[in-house]
Amino acid sequence: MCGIVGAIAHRTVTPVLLEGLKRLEYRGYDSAGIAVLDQDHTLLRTRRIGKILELEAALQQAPLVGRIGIAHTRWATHGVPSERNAHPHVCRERVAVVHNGIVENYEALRGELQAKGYEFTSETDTEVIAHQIDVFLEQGLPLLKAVQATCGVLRGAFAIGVISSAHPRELVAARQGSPLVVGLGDSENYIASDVFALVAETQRFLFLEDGDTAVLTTDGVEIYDAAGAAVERPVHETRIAADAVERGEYRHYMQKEIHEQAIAVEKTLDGRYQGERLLDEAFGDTAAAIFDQVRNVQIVACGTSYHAGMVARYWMEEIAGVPCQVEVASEFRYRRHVVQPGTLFVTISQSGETADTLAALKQARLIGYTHTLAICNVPESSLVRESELALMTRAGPEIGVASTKAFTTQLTALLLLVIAIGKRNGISKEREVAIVRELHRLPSQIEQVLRLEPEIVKWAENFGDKKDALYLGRGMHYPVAMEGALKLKEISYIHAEAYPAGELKHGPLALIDDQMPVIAVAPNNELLEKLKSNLQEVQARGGELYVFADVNAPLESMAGVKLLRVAEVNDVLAPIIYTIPLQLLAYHVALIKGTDVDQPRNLAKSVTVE
Ligand code: HGA
Repeated sequence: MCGIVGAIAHRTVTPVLLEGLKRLEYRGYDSAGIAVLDQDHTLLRTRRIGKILELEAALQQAPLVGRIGIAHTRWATHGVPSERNAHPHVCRERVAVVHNGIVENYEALRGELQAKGYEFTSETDTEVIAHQIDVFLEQGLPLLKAVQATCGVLRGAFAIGVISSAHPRELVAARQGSPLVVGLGDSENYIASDVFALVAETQRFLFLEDGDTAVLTTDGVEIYDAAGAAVERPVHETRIAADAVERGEYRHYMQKEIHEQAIAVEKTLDGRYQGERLLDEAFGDTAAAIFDQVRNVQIVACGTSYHAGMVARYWMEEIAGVPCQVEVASEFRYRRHVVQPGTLFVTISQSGETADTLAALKQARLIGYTHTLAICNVPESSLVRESELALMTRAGPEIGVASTKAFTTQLTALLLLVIAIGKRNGISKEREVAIVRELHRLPSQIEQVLRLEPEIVKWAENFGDKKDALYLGRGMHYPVAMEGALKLKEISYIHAEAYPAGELKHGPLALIDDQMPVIAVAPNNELLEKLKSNLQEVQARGGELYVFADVNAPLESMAGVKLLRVAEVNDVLAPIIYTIPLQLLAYHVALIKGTDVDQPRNLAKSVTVE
């Protein structure tokens, strides 16, 4: 959330900043701004409420020209989305700051700074940073030292970029908890919230660690650790292509990403086997020895990744026979735990920068979880760097705020983990090979289920005037139903709930009437008969039923039910396949509702604040 870009060069940096902001817009889109120092070292700033297009239009009218600058796209935490709250925030035309994160002690700092005569023009927590840096500059500190001293008084998580008219040849950055990368160019250097922002300029990056500050000039980059000592951080070459984030022929990124799932799953499986046997090394060099000791699994994640974890719990206990708990990270991190010996602590996050998940990982290490593994889509992310083992999903950049291909590749990766642990716990070679064979068929089955789209478009038409929807599933299809409900609410703003179908009569049945569509996930498994009874209960009360079932599910007898047949699929892999029609349904309902599909209101991707 919130995207930061900064650049220093021998050319004007505004196009670099603007392109970077466009690539970061998925992180926040309520307002945006840019500040540069012109050739006389005067600080110039333009900010606009709304999307980056608004800022771009303003800059076309009145260009900002400067060889050093910072820019920001905002997802408000403190203060409404407005031009006055948009970043960069400035102090006395001398310091400009962009910030991702939350300054937890901003109220106390604001009081102190006001007492010193500083005037505030916004409601943000960020503005204290600009004024506090100015306090230290006034005391005669150079810019780097002023930023370091400021970081010393700030509490909370932040990543910042700073420029000052008093130090026009330096861009200073700092990272404490929120993501920040440094891009290395030829006689120009950059900062950004992630590498995507800069791949049009460079493929070479340094990753700042928590507590680091950096000084960028046109000649190079110096990095200092939390103690203020000069440090070297390794240079990484990214393989992300500059055009990997183009939308192509699709109307929305979300639609493109739904259709990319077969290939994303194929890439996630690629090279992870020898013949039909899973390679432990896919998880890291020390994985085999660690997996030998695993007696329990604790999964922690947020949102869609949490739903992936819930599916994995069924797999882990049913297939691997290993106890598995799943918890949302924001709950896990703030309660006491009884740590079972031999527990593998697994985190799941698309971005690898999810603030609560990262904090839960740190907490887990402190309280005695010895082995950690991340399932993640971004190899350079904090989560991967801070985990002992990692299995990368290879979904490619996911830009749509509502996660799709990240989820199905997470499930694929989690199933590999289940096999790896299960092998040590009695899964037979035959079972392993059978699951691996099914995994190989998965991409073509995904292609097949995507062909249901025209029929789902017709179903979606019935949802345009709906206010609520109920999703039902049983067993490992309950989390699939949860994910379907989450997709619908995220992008169509229809209130949607998911229930395990057996829970209907314990309350939600009271909601059923002819205005309440009920969407059921009904593969032909041992729970189908039970689910059928639950669906009868809905029908008997006038509820409108939309059922996704497989070709052999005996549901013909249920007159009046809207039924879509999914090709027969192996029980274990069914959660991956059944997720896809639910994604398509949410997408097409959102189109009918005319919402902003890729950037739904109030949300943003890569949730880097608590
Ligand atoms: N707290 C700052 C920055 C918000 C942020 O990082 N969101 O992800 C603000 O409200 O402007």
